[in-house]
Amino acid sequence: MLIPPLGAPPPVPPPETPTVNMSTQATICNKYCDARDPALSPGDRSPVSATLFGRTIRLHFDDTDAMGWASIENGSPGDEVWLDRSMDGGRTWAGGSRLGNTAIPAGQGGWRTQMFNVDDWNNLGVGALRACGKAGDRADIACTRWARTTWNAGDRRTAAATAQMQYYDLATGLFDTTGWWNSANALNAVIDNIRITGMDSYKYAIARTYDLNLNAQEGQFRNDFIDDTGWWGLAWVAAYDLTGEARYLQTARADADHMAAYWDNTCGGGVWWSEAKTYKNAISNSLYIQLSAALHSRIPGDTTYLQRAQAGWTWFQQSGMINGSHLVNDGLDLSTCQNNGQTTWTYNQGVLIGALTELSKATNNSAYLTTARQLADAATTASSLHTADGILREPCESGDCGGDGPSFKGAYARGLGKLNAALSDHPYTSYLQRQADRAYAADRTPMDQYGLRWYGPVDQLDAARQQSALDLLNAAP
Ligand code: 7K2
Repeated sequence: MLIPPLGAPPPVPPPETPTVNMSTQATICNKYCDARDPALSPGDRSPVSATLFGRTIRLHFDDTDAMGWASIENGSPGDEVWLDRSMDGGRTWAGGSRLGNTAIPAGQGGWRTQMFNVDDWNNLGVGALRACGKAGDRADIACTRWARTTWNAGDRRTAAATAQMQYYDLATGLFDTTGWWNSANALNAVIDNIRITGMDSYKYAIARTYDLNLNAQEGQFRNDFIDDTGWWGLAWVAAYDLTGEARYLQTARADADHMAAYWDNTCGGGVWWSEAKTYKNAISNSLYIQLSAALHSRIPGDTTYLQRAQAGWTWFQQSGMINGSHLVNDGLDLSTCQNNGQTTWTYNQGVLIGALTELSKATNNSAYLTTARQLADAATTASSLHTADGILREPCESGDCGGDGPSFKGAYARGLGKLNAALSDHPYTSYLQRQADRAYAADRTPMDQYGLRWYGPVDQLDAARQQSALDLLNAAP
C-alpha cells in the first residue's frame, strides 16, 4: 500500500510510537520548526532512495521550505523509518540520528516521518539528510545517500559551493579534511563563487577565517612555505575585491613582502620554496608574480610590487622551468640551476597563466596575454595532462595524489579561467565547459560533492577535491 498522497489527511502515527525522538536532537527552527507535517509541503522531490528486503526507503524534499522527510513503501506494520541529519556533509551525524523515527501502523504497508530542517540557519549550519529504515523483524538497516534541498544549491555552481561549506569548520575558520594551504584555496574558491553567482550566503566565512587565523602560524597568514603564503595572499586579494575591506589588502601585502624577503640571487633570482632555502620552484614564483602584480593594480602609486612582478617574470622566463613543449616543470636543480625535469603539475601551468594575466592588467600590456595563451594552448592540449578524450588528469591520478595534489586542478582552472575571461575571443570556453560537464556527470555525489578524477567515478570526498571542482565550475562559463 502506498503512503497517503499529498493533500490527503496526514498519516497519524500510532500513539505508542513517538513522532519525534527529541532526546537525541535539539529542535531546529528555520522558516518552520522540525517535525512539520509533510502534507503541508507544496512539493515532493525525491532525489535518492534505498531498498531493503523489498521495501523502498525514500528521501523527500520540500525545496520551498528547505525541509525533508523519509518514507518507506512496500513494507509491513512495525517497519521503522527515520531521518539522519549531518552538519558536516555526511561525515558524522551524532545527535542527528533517528529523527522522526516512526513505524508502519497496523493495516498499513507504508508510512512517513514528519519533515525536518536540512540546515540550521541560526547557527550557520549547512546540513544534509538521509532516509533510513529497517524491517520490523530484522536488525538490518538501510539508508539512502546523503542529499539536501536546493536551498543555496539551485544550480551546479552554488550547489558545489554549499558542498564546500559543509567542510567549513566554524570553530577553526578552516576547512576540515584538508591542510592549511588548501584552506586558502577553498576560501578563494568560495569568494570567487560569491562574486560570480551573487549568492552571498557564505560571505561570513571571509571575516571568520581572517579573525580566527590572523595570529596563527607566523601571523598574517605567513608560514615557512613561501607558496603557502602566496596562496593566502591571493585569497586575501579576492576578499578585498569582494568586500573592499582594507585589512585584507594589508594582509595580502604582508604576505607578498614575506615572499619578497625570500628572493635572492641563487640561480640568478627567484623566491625560495621555503624558509629553509633548499629549493627554487615554479609554484612559489608564479604565485609571487601573480600576487605582486595584483597588488600593483590595487595600490595607487605603487612601483614596488610592479617592479617585483616584472623581475619575477623576467627571471622565470629565463630560468629554464618552461620546457620546449611550453609546459612548466616543477623547479630547478640547485646544483646546476637547470630545469629539474620534475612533474609538470597542472597548477604549475595554471598559476603562471593567471600570473601573466594579472601582469597584463597591471601594465596594460597585452604581450603578457600572448605568452599566457601560448602556455595555455600547450597545457590544454598536453596528452600528459589529459585522458584520451580530453579530460584533465593530474599526473598523480594513477595513485591517490596525497593531501596536496587534489587541490592542483582547481588552481589550474582558476588561472585558465582568468585568462579566458581576459581574452576577447574566450578561446578556452568549450574546454572548460567540457571539463565541468564531465565532472558534473561522472564525478559527483547526489549532494554535489566531487571526487578526485573529473572523468569519474567518485573515489573519496574531501575539501581539496571539492575546491578543485568548485574552481572548475566557477571558471566554466
Ligand atoms: O616540491 C614542492 C612543489 O614544488 C611541488 O609542486 C609539490 C608537489 O610538492 C612540494 S610543495 C607541496 C605543497 C606545499 N605547500 C603549498 C603547495 O603549493 C604545495 O603543493 O606536490
